[in-house]
Amino acid sequence: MEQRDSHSAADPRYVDAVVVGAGFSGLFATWRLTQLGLTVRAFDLGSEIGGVWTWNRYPGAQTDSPHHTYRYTFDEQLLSDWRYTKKFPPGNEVRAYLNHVADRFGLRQYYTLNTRIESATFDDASSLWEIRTDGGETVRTKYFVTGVGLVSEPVRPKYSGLDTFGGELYYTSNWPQTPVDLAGKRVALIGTGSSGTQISGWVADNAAEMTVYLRTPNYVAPTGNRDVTDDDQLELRDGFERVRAQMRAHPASFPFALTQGRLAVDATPEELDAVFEEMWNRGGFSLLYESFDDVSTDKRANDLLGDFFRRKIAEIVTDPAKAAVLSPHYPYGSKRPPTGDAFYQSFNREHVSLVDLRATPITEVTKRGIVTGGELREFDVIILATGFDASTGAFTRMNITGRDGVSLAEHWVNGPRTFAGVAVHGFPNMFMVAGPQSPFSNLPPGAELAGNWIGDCIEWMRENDVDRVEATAAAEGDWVQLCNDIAAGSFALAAAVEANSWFAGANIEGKPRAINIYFGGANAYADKLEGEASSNYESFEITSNVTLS
Ligand code: NA7
Repeated sequence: MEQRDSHSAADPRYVDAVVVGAGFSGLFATWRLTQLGLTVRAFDLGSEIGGVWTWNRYPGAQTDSPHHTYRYTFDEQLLSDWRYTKKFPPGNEVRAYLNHVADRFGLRQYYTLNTRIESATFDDASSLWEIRTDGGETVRTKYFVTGVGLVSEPVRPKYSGLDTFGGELYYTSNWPQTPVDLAGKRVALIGTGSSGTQISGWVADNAAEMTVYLRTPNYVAPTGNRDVTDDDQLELRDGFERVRAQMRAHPASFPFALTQGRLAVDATPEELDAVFEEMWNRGGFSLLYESFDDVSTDKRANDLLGDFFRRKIAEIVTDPAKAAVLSPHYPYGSKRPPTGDAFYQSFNREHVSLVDLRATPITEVTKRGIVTGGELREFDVIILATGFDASTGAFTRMNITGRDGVSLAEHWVNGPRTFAGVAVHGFPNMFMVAGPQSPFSNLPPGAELAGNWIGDCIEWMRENDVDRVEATAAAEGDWVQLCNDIAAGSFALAAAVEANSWFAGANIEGKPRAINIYFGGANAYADKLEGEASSNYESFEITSNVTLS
């Protein structure tokens, strides 16, 4: 039932939809829209299908989401066929999975890889988007769909002299495809978020010396990783409805029970220790979601968890001065917490040292190394694990211009403004999968949820001869307000700026400090999107019969 919108059938540059991104979001959107019979072109800057997993291929990269939830659920056979080896799968297996999906569902044919979107401009007269690529192509399309990832646009630190460094320089966010050899080398590792803590074990194991430069300490819980068993795999075939229901009900789309029926503030010191210890050993996000019901909602409970964590760090790291530098004092959850098994332990090794950038910031990088506090440390290798211009960065670099010539960067000059993370006022027929002000949750279920919602909306438009949908200013304003109100009501998010969290744009110098996530929960978000569809898109201005040029 391949069918082009009739008004544009004569234009060879026309396709019904353009999708940007070859990660979980873009790949699913491409599948969904081609299932509707739309003609689709999809683009990605990467050389492979895989989204961020194509770029972040550093040793130690792995998910923090368990194997049975870090996959698509739209096809029963795919769901139970694919087997990861680990509970928290390594990055190369996630990349292989996404490539498998592309092949299995014939999606590769729609993709043009190694291609950057230079601009996307809405033409009011024809109601079409004009997409230009760095390959010199221009594509005209009715539906412009982005799946560009939440944390995908790397941060390049602005150290004076960085370009003059004479040794090897690597970004975790753009790791080489050829092996990197650290044997006998002195290595600086800058950044201690998920990427820095994950790669640290490999660096410590392989380099002659590792110096970690730390700006803000993190709460790094153990992963609790283990092999996937036959029983785990069977659950994907025989027990998945329970998992699916739990993920749908959970605020972060994880299959955790919604309540543990216990509060930290009511627990005795012995009960606190026993529960926190059990969750520490269970690993992953269990401390946050499976310990006590009040750790995210009551500051006193969160402080108890913080105290436990700091005691753990002090137990593991034998040098009290290093343990103090590594200990966070902002609330757990103000900042995206990493997981990792080797990070704290590495600081007990003779050849590993730690520099506290809050006490002695980096003043310069020279040909030979890094200067802090007037002292030069010499290195053969610098690894930058310095993170991302999260949420908005991948959008603003695309030069998106909406109705009336307003750019998205202008529209977002004080922080992102969206309706439910899927649409923007002034940008008709532009749809975002996991856009700014979406929930921060396990991503694959979120990508399917938003991708399906977008597919349903486009299907409805086609059935009802609708040319344009555009989120109203009022609906967008309400959503922004809701995101802000939820964040303001949370003690943890109120500290997001102090913790340099990308949740608030606070990891980037000069970026507006604005909450760029909807923290009302993925479950409430799913309700919102479902309600919007069943109201026939009451938050949108609906236009039919645009006069076409
Ligand atoms: P993150 O979590 O943003 O971590 C980046 C790290 O780099 C973090 O420790 C930053 O310190 C540090 N950083 C950033 N800029 C600098 C400069 N200029 N100097 C020193 N240190 C710096 O990114 P990741 O790649 O680890 O993880 C990204 C996401 O992937 C993660 O949130 C998960 O969703 C998966 P800061 O904390 O800003 O003070």
